[in-house]
Amino acid sequence: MLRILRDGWRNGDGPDKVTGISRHKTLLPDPMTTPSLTVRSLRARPVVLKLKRPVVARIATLTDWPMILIDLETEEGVTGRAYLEPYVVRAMRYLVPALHDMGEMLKGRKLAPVELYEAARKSLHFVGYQGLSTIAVSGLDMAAWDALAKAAGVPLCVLLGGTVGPVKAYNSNGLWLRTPAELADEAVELRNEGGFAGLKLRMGREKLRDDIATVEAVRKSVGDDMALMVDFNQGLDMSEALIRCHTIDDLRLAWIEEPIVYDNLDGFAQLAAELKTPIQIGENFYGPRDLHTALQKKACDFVMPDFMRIGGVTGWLRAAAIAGAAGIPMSTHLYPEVAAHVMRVTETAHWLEWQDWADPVLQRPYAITDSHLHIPDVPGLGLEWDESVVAKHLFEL
Ligand code: SMN
Ligand code: MG
Repeated sequence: MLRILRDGWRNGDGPDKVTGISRHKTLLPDPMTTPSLTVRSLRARPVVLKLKRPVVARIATLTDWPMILIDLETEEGVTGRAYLEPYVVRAMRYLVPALHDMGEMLKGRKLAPVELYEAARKSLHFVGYQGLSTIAVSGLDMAAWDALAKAAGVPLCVLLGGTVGPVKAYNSNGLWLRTPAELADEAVELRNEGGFAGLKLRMGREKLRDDIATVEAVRKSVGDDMALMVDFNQGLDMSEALIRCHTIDDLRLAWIEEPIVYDNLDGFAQLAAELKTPIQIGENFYGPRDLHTALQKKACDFVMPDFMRIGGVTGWLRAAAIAGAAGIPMSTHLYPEVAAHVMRVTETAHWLEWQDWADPVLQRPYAITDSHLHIPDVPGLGLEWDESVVAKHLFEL
């Protein structure tokens, strides 16, 4: 461990308020000391933000964006921070108490993320591993890894064996189901938000020809070199998917995402076998085993797990090992800050999904330039809440 643990906190020298560590101390490795943080408490605060560009997808329209801000406190004064984005505001009524229960249960335990992950998961085994259980465990896990990296005095990607560096990203902030003319303009705005080389469009308008017109309008406005991903948000049934996906198969799309409902793996396997365009799925994998099952069934060409469903950092690392061994390109879903760190150590790292919806509550959002997200060279994930914004957007459970 690092000498700060022994010399800093134990002699009463408190941690820095912002980073949570004693930065002025020399960070020298000390093989004689075992890392030791102890879980003290977990605080989960629900907030609701307004989306700048509302989500208008085939299956839902969202104008509000719920977030649960997690502070995992340790006896040593280090605080691990992470957030969850559960889409549905009222889902926070169940998730926040689940997170608080987990904090109570784990109080006094050593902060070892993998062990906490296993303990938290097993505590809900009888309830079932999928759904809200995994989402709560994932939030805890991301905060635990942040705390550990902070205590080590290094960015998370460094703790995981990588280096700080840029991560290739596409912009997913918009291009919802609006008209071709509107989206042609919005695509230019989105490209200019960070010199993007990739943009994701949502598909599934009533008429297939309107989806095609949108792709054509966007391509005309941002040029041929832009990678264009399309996402049906599970909106088609198999009969529509067969017709629509074959019709758009020659549009030189980077991938076709979730044309059908997420758990129809046989349907995905048929589409993946028939189409030239890669099929992308994964934001609805609950834990690494779902990814394994999808690959065994040849249900997709690419995978893109979401951090609140795959099991946070621990779940991601396990899933990345499976995708890596199978040679399947792996992209991220939401949570761009955590995503940036793990992509630095992901064997088949493909595209990071960038969206800035959490930025309003962050003191220092990550920088994006030339289609790459930049990891700040600070301990952990570098997530600090802007408390004045949080106070204005707190949600009453
Ligand atoms: C998505 C993300 C966030 C809200 C709704 C839909 C989408 C994606 O599936 O892949 O970005
Ligand atoms: Mg999607």
